Amino acid sequence: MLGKNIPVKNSLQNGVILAATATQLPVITQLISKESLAAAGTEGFIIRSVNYQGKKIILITANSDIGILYGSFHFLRLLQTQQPVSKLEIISSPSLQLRLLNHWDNLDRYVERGYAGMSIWNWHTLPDYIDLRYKDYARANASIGINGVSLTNVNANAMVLTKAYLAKCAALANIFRPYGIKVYLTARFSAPIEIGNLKTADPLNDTVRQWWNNKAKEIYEAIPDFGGFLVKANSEGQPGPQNYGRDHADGANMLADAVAPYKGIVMWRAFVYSQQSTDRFKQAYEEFKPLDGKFRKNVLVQVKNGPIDFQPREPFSPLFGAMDQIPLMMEFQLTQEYLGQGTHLVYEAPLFKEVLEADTYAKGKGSTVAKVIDGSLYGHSLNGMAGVSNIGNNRNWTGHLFGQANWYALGRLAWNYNLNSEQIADEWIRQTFTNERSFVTTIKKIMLSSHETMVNYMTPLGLHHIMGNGHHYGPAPWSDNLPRPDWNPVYYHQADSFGIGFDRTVRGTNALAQFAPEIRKQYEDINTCDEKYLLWFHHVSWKHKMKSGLTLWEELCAKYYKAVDDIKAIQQQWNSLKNYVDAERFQHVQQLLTIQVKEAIWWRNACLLYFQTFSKMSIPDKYEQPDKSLKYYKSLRFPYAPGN
Ligand code: GCW
Repeated sequence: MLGKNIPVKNSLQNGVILAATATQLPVITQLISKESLAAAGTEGFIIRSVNYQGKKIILITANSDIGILYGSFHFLRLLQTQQPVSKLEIISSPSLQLRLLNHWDNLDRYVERGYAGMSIWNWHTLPDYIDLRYKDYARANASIGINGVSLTNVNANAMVLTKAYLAKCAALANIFRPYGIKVYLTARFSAPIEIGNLKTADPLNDTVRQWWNNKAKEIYEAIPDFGGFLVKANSEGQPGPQNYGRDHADGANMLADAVAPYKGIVMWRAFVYSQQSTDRFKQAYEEFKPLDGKFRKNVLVQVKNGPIDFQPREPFSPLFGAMDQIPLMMEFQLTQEYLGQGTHLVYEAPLFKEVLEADTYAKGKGSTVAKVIDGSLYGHSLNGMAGVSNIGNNRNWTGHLFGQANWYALGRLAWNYNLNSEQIADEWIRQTFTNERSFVTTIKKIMLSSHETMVNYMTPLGLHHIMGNGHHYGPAPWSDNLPRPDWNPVYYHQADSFGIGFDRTVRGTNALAQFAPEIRKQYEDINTCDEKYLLWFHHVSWKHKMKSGLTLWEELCAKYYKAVDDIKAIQQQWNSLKNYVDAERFQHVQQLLTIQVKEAIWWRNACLLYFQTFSKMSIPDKYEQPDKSLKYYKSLRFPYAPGN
């Protein structure tokens, strides 16, 4: 790549790849049309085979330095994945403007829901000691188009906003800047009290507002390109505007006003659930929908992909398509809190795509979630997508090697949500392991089936939220001892002697009314409801005839048993690849798959034995019967399971 001071001609004589902006090399305007350059936008790039000075060269150009960097990484990707590069005609620009990682990293380096070691941010030695990993991290992110990082947990600690910590954040920002990555911080709503000695954090109080204005000024002095704030408020014990009788818009707008002079933004999370509602599913919509139109222009509402909480499978959140005045940002979870945590191989791109491609029907057919979040459906220019990071200080970054694929997929989809899961897996496998065809084909098969397999050994047919309390590790569908009913698994599956599932139709909580009529109609009718969402929306008789001809109970058994067979098949496929992978990575994945198979059997047996106490039906003889009792599964305790 050309730096500003490198003599262009010399570089050209030495090689066939030229990377420069038109400002650096004016002749580019003769080689590339104005329209093409315009199409690349501010962050995009063009890679084209052109004839220049009698030579056939590959030109990587862009309108900005960062575009050149992204173009260069893309070119490397082509080389590494063995794509033909003789005739290139690529113009690429990102689908989304904000392509972010949200770290849930605490200042003591403990990572909430983290399964890859401690936080990579060593706050104690910052700002003076710069771990080389910070740079590796920035480079890895830039190579997949990530352009922003929220450094700290949304369950926020106000201390990160103090002078000493801002200096640490500034040191990280300095490292990230050349890679096009901005720093964002989580703002604890009560910070004016905790670190500002004020008596209140009321967003309509002038002193509080002034405190935030001053704080923003101080932050921008330390980090001139600071991105803005990410906020979790009035959720799970976090303070927020409701503590003062104000609403989410009042809170978000106060912070938005503070960062607006510096072009900062506020990402206000919609992950809330109040005590009042009849159904946890409905709570985010109930709190946020009435506030549409009340937020400042530099606010986005960040919505988790589903209405509950990153479950193995969720229908898309009904907020997508319900709010048209404010840009909604997507929040996916890379760290696998409910997806087998650190030990299960689960490739998440199919989950992400399922959500992005879902049709909200908000403005008629074709109003996909992707079009909601890219702003095109309602004409918003601010847009974005965030992934809750799965990165820690583990040597391979993500704990499970295949966790890297989820980090990769988030970046690639935020750049271009039209890529499909298979393409992304293909790229990742070739760059991570080898281009050897049979290896690539087998691993791709493993990755592409892994999400569905996991859904089926944990929560088939629309079951959800039946995991252990607190640490969320393993099955505990029987659990009913938490103070809030909607924290307990029994609330979600509603199993009884008649059947199982949560009735969200008009006869039940009517949560379906939050969707467009087209969706509602489809899900409302037990016969047209996609069976993968059946128990999300219906309380279904154990004897209900499924599309397969089996009864619901038989189908439940069939799903759990097949999923265990499928994960065993994945294990065998991996074992067949020993000669293609170095011993270290081979054994790493092999051992984890052993755990995954064991845990899939645990999920299956525990859930079926428990649900059987309601269905009173037997697990068909053709299946290997559980070798342990329900009592045994119920007795298991994991006080030190990670990530809580
Ligand atoms: O999924 C739940 C997690 C919490 C998390 C919360 C959130 C950061 O169990 O650990 O808190 O979601 O998204 O705010």
